[in-house]
Amino acid sequence: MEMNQVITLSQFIANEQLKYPGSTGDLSKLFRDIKLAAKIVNRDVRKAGLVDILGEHGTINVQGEKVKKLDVLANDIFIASLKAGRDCCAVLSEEEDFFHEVNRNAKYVVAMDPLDGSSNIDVNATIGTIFSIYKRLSSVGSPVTEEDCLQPGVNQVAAGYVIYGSSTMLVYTTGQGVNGFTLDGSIGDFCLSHPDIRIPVDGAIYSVNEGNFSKFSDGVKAYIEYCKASDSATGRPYSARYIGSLVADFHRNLLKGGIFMYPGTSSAPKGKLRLMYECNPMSFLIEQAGGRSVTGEQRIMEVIPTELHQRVPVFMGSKNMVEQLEQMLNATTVA
Ligand code: AHM
Ligand code: MG
Repeated sequence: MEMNQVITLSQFIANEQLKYPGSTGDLSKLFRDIKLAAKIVNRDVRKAGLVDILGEHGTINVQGEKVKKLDVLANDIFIASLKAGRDCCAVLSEEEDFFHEVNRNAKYVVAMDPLDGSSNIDVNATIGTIFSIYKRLSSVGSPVTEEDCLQPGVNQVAAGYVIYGSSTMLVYTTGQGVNGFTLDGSIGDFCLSHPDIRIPVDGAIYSVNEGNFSKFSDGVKAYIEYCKASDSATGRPYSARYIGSLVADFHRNLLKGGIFMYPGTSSAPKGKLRLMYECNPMSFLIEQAGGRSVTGEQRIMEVIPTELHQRVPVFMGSKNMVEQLEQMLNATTVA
């Protein structure tokens, strides 16, 4: 890239599309709508600290409007943008019990967590939006079915996230690698800043809510002990880093190398994170960046979903770290 040459997200997507002569451009339009919603959510996230001044959730703010919680607001913003763009047939959102039919004449289903890690808003920590895109299975024009929204991760056409951190970035894949774009507020556009992101094969960071340690399986406990043990040959002990905001923890490990874990526990055997709009999109991204993502028993993207809001245990990150963990899980299962 020449100095001063900026490539915006829209330009990048349009260039990518040229590689597929038969493509209709519908996916590019869907990205346009996601990008617009991300910019609006970004604006609202950036003034979240003012919510006490403007009014709490459920109260009436100074403009006389009812104030919504930011995650509810983000959900409304994304759905409104996807509705206006007309290229999305249905949205499955963490914020709604059932999927939301948007336009039955469109072919793409969007599964999303409009504002993940929202408990971090109060403490001004990084949060994010996660999205996953599928082609519907039923025919265009017919009512959208639950099966359209319950496809395995291997069927994803695209996936990505927006991270509202010290800067705002949109990172996505369409199965041709992973690219990251940083929002330049002065021009109001996402610009290519992290081309072809690859996760290091080895990492030195482990990310897990270790407060749950006593409830983890013996295999997971053994792996965490391994991360903490001293061994100069493998660079251990590793560093523990856990924000408690998936997008933030994931983004750091993607760039630096590491493993993110949300295992099942004795009280919640399937863990906490949701398959359709948290684990699958992040797994598509990590695999496209050269990493690995598993439940402990199988590849996350091969899990056949049975419920819209299904949870799965997840271990994802640098390939060698995840494989080391899998070996230790197998060893304790066999023993
Ligand atoms: P949310 O969808 O209710 O925001 O919860 C998901 C978040 C993830 O961002 C994060 O990885 C996880 O919950 C942290 O959970 P815990 O506090 O149990 O460690
Ligand atoms: Mg979430």
